[in-house]
Amino acid sequence: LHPLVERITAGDRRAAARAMTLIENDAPEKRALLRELYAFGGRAHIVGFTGSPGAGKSTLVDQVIAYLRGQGQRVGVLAVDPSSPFSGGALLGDRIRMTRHSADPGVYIRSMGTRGAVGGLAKAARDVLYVLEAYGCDVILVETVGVGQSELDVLTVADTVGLVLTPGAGDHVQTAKSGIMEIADVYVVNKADLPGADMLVREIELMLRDKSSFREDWRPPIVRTVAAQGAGTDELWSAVTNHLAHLKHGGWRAHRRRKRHREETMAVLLSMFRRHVEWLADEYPDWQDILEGAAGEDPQTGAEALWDRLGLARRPGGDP
Ligand SMILES: Nc1nc2c(ncn2[C@@H]2O[C@H](COP(=O)(O)OP(=O)(O)OP(=O)(O)O)[C@@H](O)[C@H]2O)c(=O)[nH]1
Ligand SMILES: [Mg+2]
Repeated sequence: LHPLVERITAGDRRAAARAMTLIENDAPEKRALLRELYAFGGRAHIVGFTGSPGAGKSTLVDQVIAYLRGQGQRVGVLAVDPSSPFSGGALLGDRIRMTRHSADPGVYIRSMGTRGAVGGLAKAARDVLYVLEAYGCDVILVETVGVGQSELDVLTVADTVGLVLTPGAGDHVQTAKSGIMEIADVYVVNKADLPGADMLVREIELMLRDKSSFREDWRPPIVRTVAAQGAGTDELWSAVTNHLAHLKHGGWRAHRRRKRHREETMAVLLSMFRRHVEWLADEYPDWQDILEGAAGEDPQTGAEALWDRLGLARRPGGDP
C-alpha cells in the first residue's frame, strides 16, 4: 500500500489532508493514490444537500453531524464553495457553520472551491470522496449551492440528494430553476418556523402527484426542519436512510455504480485520446497541418484522415 493510503486508513488526519491536496492540485502522485483509493469507494453513504443560497444547508449539515455523532458514526463533510478558487482545502470562513465539530476526530470537514477545477467538479469531488471513504467515514455530507450546472453536477456523486427549500421568497415550486426539483430524493422544507411552510409543502405534494417523475421507483418524502433549532433532524435522517435502503434493495445502487464507472472510464479514455492527439500534433508537423486545414480540406475529412493514421478500425459501413 502507498504509505499515505496506509496512514489514511489508520485514521491519520494529516495524511488525509495531504492526499486531498495532492489530488486537488493534480500532483504527479495523484494517479497512484487514486488507483489504491478506488478500493474504498462505495463504503460510505454519500448524501448531498443543495438549495438556494441561504436556505440553511450548512446549518442543517451541522445538525446532521451532531445527530450522527450521537450514533457514533464517523462523518465526512465536503462543502463545495463557488466563491473560492479550486484549491483551498482549509475551512472557508463563515460560509460553513460547522466549526463546532472541527475538533472532533470523528468528523472531517473539507471545503472545495470551484473556480478553476479542471476535468469537472464532479470528478474532482468524487476523487476527494475516495480519501474520506478510506479515512473510514460512514456518512459523507456534501453541501453544494443549487446554482450553476457544475455545482449541480457534483450531486451525481451522491447516493441521496436532499433539496433544501424555504418558505417565502423565491423558492416557489413553480419558479424553481428547471432541473433542480427533479434531483431531490428527499425534499427538506427548512425554516419551517417561518410563515408559508404549509403552503410550500402543499405545492411540493401537488407536484409529486405526477408519479411519472419518480426516479428509480422512489416517491421523495417531504420533511420539515428548523435547522436553526435542531428540529426535524431525526425525521430527516430516517427519510435519508430509507432512501438508501430503497436503493440497495432495488438494485439501484449497483446500477448507478456501474453507470458512474462507465462515465468515469469514458471520461478518462476520451481525455487520454485528446492528449495523445495533441502530443502527435506537437511531435509531427503534418498532424498539425491537417488539424489546421493547411491543405484546404474540411474538418470532417481531416479528422477521418487522422483517424485512419492512428490505425483505428472503422465500423461496418465505413464510418469511424
Ligand atoms: N428562521 C430560521 N432561520 C434559519 C433556519 N436554518 C438556518 N437559518 C438561518 O439562515 C441563514 C443561512 O443559513 P446557512 O446555513 O448559512 O445557509 P446555507 O444554505 O448554507 O447558505 P450558503 O452556504 O451561503 O448558500 C443563517 O442566518 C441561519 O441561521 C431555520 O430553520 N429557521
Ligand atoms: Mg452554506
